[in-house]
Amino acid sequence: MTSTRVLLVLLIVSIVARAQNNPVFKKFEYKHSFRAPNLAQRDGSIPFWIVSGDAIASGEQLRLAPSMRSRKGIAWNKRAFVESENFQVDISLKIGGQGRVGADGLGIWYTSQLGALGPVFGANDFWTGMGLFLDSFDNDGQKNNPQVSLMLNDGTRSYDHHTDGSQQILSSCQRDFRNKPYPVRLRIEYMKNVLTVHVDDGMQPTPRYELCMRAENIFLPRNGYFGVSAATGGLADDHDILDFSVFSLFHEQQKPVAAAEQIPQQEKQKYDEEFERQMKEYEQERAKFKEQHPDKVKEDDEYDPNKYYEDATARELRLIYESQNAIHQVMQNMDQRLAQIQQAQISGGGAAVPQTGGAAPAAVAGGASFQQHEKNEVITSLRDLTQSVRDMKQYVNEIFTKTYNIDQKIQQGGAGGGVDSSMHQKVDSLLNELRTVRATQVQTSGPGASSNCPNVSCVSSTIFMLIILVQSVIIIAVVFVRSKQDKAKFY
Ligand SMILES: [Ca+2]
Ligand SMILES: [Ca+2]
Repeated sequence: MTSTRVLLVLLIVSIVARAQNNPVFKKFEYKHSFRAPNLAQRDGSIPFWIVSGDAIASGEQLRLAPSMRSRKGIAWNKRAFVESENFQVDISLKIGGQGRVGADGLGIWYTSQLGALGPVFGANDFWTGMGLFLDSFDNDGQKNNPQVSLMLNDGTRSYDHHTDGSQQILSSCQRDFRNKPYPVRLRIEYMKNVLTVHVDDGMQPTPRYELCMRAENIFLPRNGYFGVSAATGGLADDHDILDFSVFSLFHEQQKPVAAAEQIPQQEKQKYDEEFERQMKEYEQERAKFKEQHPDKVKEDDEYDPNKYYEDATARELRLIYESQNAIHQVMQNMDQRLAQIQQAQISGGGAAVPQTGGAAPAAVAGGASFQQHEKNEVITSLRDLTQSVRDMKQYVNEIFTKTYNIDQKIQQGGAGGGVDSSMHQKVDSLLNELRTVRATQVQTSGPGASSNCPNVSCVSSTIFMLIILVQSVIIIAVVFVRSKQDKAKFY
């Protein structure tokens, strides 16, 4: 009995001693973080971060990839994390879409170098450091997605999407993070070469963390860069980050002051002075501006949620605009392809003339003298073209649906407060245009139709784009004016 008591006392004493030896200091690092509601500046940039690809930052969120097919976006912290060897990152995110299944997922990174756009959840392969993946889509059919998985890389390995990296990941846990009522929170902690990841279920406003993984003997690069990325595939979710908060952690031996001293004193002073100078200049400019334009400043200072929120209509319009851009791109590609094919035919025909003595018609002779690889090229081009037309058809269908939805919405809204009839006419005519384009497309992509259409531009791409663009601009203008009027009514 006495021996057990002594053991128990010893155990308690040792725990207390250990706790006293390892107190953790925690410091918020704003230069590595971003948070709603002032996540981005008005120009869509995030201070100290690079935003690239399809990522769009607003005040409320960083949308890394929208719910459209084959999109990818990244954001990387421009400043290396030099403040400490240990860190904690608290992330708040929303991933979701209309489908029962989503794709591809989202990556959270800590790498030795700045990341770039690439195939691993939107970011580059062969990275050095840590990649934590929120992998939505079950590529290997093991019924273990959505999952949170951790992969370390020394710059030599390529992530294997087909197996969800099952042979490469260090650890993982299966969590459904899609379509949750509240943002899903993640807490990553790296302390004394132990990495832990806690995940919250997103079912209530305050986080309820559960341990997802704990890995020991982890050696992450020193002075690395934090990053986030996301990608969509054939299926598409919205991938939004609302909060990315980095804290540097210190145990007692390394106080936070020690980190500040890592920057040479002279350099630090220089930076501080420069900062002071710029702040003074800014304040002076601001004061001057206030004096000259008192009304504008007043407007500027007022908090207007509309600046930060994107309502459903604005979103639809943005999506339409993006789809139109995509169509434009597809059309440009088609144009190039056609030019290539035409050139191939002409050059093939030209070369054939001397061989056949010029007796046979050039086109037939050209066909006869086609080299095998040229034939293959043309066939591939035609295949690509067919694919492009198919894609375009789908895009047009998407636009049609979206325009239809807007029209419905406007009609519903119109029941409440008078909407001007010109708006209806505009949307109606846009719908009609789209119907025509859709019908023409069915004809052109149908069997045998390609022969009686001299070339694909029988839907003249420029005119088509012009019509859609002009109409969209009108709609946007009308919606804008209307929303202003509505506001005026409210206040
Ligand atoms: Ca996957
Ligand atoms: Ca899987």
